[in-house]
Amino acid sequence: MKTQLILLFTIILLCEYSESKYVSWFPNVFDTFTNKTAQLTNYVKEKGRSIRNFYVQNVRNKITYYFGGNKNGTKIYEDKQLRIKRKFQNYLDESEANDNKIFDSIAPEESTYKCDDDPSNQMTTPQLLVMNGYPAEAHTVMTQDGYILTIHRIPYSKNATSKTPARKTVLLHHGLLGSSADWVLAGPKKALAYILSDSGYDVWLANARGNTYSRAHVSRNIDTFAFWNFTFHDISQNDLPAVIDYIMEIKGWDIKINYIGHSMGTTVLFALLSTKTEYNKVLRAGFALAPVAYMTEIRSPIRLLARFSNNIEFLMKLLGANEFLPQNAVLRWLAKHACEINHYEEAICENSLFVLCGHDEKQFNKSLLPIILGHVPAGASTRTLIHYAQEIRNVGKFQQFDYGPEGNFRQYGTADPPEYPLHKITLPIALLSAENDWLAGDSDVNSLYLQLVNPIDHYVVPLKEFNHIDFLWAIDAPTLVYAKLLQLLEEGASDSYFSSNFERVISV
Ligand SMILES: *[C@@H]1O[C@H](CO)[C@@H](O)[C@H](O)[C@H]1NC(C)=O
Ligand SMILES: *[C@@H]1O[C@H](CO)[C@@H](O)[C@H](O)[C@H]1NC(C)=O
Ligand SMILES: *[C@@H]1O[C@H](CO)[C@@H](O)[C@H](O)[C@H]1NC(C)=O
Ligand SMILES: *[C@@H]1O[C@H](CO)[C@@H](O)[C@H](O)[C@H]1NC(C)=O
Ligand SMILES: CC(=O)N[C@H]1CO[C@H](CO)[C@@H](O)[C@@H]1O
Repeated sequence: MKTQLILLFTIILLCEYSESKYVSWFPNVFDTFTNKTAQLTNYVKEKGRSIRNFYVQNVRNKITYYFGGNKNGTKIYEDKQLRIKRKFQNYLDESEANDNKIFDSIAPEESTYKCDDDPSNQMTTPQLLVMNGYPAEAHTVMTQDGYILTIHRIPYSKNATSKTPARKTVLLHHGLLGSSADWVLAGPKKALAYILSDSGYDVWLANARGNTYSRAHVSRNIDTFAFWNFTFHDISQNDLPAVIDYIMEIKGWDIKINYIGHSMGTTVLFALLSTKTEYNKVLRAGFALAPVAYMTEIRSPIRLLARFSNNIEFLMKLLGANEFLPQNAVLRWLAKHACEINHYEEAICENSLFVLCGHDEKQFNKSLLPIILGHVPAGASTRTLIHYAQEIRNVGKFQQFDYGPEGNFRQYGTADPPEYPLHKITLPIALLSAENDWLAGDSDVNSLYLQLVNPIDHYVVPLKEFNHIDFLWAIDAPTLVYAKLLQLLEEGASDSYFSSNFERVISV
């Protein structure tokens, strides 16, 4: 508890300090370039350095402040953190001297960019937003275990008269192998982030540890197992609270955040709400697209890994110990078994996201393929994949990582890993699922829905072929999913809907 308080305080400190730092350059970019021109391309290439410097300053200041921890004479964390500070400073100096590593990872420069390509294929999320005329911000958030996350934001509508952030707040969390880019790749009027912004929301886009924008840590090198030693559990316990607290610190503690997750973005929400139950009161409502908790009815080839999932060492050898490598032999093998390889599907079948989640030809907009392949997969740890494989093997159990009996005793003090107590989730939650989902099967979503103390709705997309990633990029996603989602979001606008619903359930 004490540690938590200190951490919370630290997060507050971090947030306060950063507030004045982030706004300066994005509006500038926004004003200068609002269309996709050769000039923008050059700008991106030339300004890579100044963007990088922005991150250098931002992160360095933040970390110095964090470890200095000197607020009104109160020194926090000092002794313990001094060592890490020194270590990190060395790392920082080294990175700067070599002109690479940590900050390139946060804001990758466009070094692999080819001039005849459409530049948007390689653009970062804020660059895409700016290119489409939307205001964009990037914020750096540090988790209590030292991961440095970069989250993105569209603070107000493109056509808003006032340039102050909207009060209505929504946090979007991507799925496995995804990033904030998932929510914008389909472009204005199509992609959910733009639609929400157009509807007057302050839109925040999370990036979990390990993905394109969150590949840095105060002391762990990205090339080490120590960095990649995490599963979705760690994202739920550390990344989500850090991001939510950060947003509230920026917007005020009375703000109520709507949470929209896709796939793993829903898993981490359920894991968070069932363990750190105070977040049930902090958020306003949860909207789960392609929800994944129980995994008994799995058509994804990930099920093929399930039977090995008690042999973690073997799987690590198979998949790569650290980052789940998108181009390995196993995946190619899975691809062969998952898709009927034909001409244009070749690219799809080599991409881990499509291999694991399936592909729906009718709803897939082929023109989006280059930009999707340019952004996906965005990085995930092998351990997260193994964790999911374990869920499949332990049919019907949504639980923490299984280290085997001995390891579990060391980690949890019990022979079996603890299950997530879903009945402790009191946040109003809506589930939006699809019949042809390889990862979130009907019966699993139904049993999840029955567990919810305060369900809002379970909406099944009225199209048989609709699948797991169609929630992001399907041609008809705006009409089939987002319209309903907006309606559910707005219905709660009075808040009385939620509170009365809540009371009803409590009184039962
Ligand atoms: C796009 O930007 C270029 C360079 O700033 C400018 O010359 C051109 O007029 C712009 N086009 C539109 C439609 O705004
Ligand atoms: C912004 O414009 C879109 C159409 O592009 C419209 O649907 C929306 O209502 C507008 N939002 C605001 C806040 O004016
Ligand atoms: C990996 O994480 C687990 C659980 O947090 C921990 O017990 C273990 O020591 C870590 N291993 C390494 C090498 O960091
Ligand atoms: C497919 O994507 C392209 C590129 O974003 C877009 O111009 C086009 O309108 C989309 N087609 C459909 C049917 O949504
Ligand atoms: C008592 C005191 O010195 N309070 C100061 C603590 O720091 C904040 C700024 O971080 C000042 O506004 C307070 O006056």
